[in-house]
Amino acid sequence: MTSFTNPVVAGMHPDPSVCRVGDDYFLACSSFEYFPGVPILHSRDLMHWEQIGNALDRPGQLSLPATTPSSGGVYAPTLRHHDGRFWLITTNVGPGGGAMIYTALDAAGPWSDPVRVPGIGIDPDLAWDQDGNCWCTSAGIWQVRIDPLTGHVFTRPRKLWSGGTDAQAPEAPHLYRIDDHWYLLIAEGGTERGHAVSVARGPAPDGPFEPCPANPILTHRGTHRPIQNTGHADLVQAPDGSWWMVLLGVRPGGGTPGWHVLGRETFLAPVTWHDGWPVVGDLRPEMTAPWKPRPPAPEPVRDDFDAPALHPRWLSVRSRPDSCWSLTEPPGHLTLRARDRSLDDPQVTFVGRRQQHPSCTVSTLADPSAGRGGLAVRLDESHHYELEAGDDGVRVTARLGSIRHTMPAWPMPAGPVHLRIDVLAAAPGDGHPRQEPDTLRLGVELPDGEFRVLAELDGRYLSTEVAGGFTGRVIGMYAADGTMSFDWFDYRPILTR
Ligand code: 6LW
Repeated sequence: MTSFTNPVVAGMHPDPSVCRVGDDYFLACSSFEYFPGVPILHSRDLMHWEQIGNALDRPGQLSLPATTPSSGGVYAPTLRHHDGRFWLITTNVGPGGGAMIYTALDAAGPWSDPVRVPGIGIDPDLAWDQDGNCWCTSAGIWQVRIDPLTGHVFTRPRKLWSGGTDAQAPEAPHLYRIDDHWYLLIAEGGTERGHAVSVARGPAPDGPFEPCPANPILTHRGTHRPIQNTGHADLVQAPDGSWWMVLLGVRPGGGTPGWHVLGRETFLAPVTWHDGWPVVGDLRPEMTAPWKPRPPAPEPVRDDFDAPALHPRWLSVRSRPDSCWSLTEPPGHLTLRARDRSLDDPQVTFVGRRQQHPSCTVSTLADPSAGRGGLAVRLDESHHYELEAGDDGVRVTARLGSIRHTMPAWPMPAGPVHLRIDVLAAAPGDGHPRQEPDTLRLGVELPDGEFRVLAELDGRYLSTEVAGGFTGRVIGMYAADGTMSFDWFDYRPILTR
């Protein structure tokens, strides 16, 4: 047996959808207002994952105008492999959005331009029956039969099921043909502390469906467990015949109800079958699986921007026009050109990565000689902390809803400045949620290595419970005015807390 740690994909990786092709697993997650959209991850053991691309990495595939709300944009995808190609269906919730289908021969891309499917809600799923009919099932739970190549809808929407408990929000449907049954797996209770997974089964893809007598088959309802909000699941069978479930959950800190700052993350749980129904095994931080680990190469701490393209882990807010960034001016630097004035704006020039660890140190060498900008921890336009370098030095700004506080600039000599943010989580409770929110120390690292802390801020205010919405923290570089050049960016997990 191999030990592994949940979440298997840390940081903002919600609404996971998984498929297997031979010995390779592929995963897709929501991405909301971030561009590129829909991260695609690969694994050879379900326990260790590596991002290999983003499905929506061209403006023609994904339009996120400035009016796209925070946590709007690209909601839950479904990723499947059928007829020799990958299929992705998702919903862009915002101006000009709707349900779209994309295909690819290689999960790493390139993915096709979208095929629109009219009249479909969020959380669309694709499933094919033995006659080649394609069934599109979405939140509600509603279903139509479609042509996935053209988006043509053959049938009127039909209500399939309203869920297995008295919970609200039946959503996140996935349809599977397993042995002699069709199984309909859904989430219900909403994606917060009441989240749950339920299942029903029937003789055909369009039912009728009988609910599992043991529904919900998974829930961590309450605030006493280290993993909460569990729901929005997808099933996959391993080559050895065992069954597994990926699902979203959160790891709140700060007592009850707690604050989660990493967003909804992807977790893995075992599934067994009894009397033709799936039974979900224990979902804990420390787990075991019956395979040898096949981890990808570890992620380097430093990105020194000397590759010909940005790694797919880098995210921008709503768009990343070529005019706003460069890796060659000068070579080996990420140069950002400002569009809007600050992180309060919906199209700030920003390049960041998901915070994936409760504690970490993030730093960058920024050159403000031709502009103003720096290093930020972002939840959305109204919730962010940042170190901003300019011609008058370095200043800390905290934006929390209607409150915006900027501290006096700390004078710095001209030239590149080493900006650093330490994110320090409270010590975890033994098997219980952490009891205190985290602390963010923002400052500059001086040439002699001293970390001069300019501000120490409470992390609970950069949490999803405070900001609302569906995302988690993204930490990165931005330009608020003129041009900012970044020589490197370090993301160093602190694994002792
Ligand atoms: C997702 C749906 C949900 O589409 O939140 O609360 C949406 N449940 O399943 C965004 O994750």
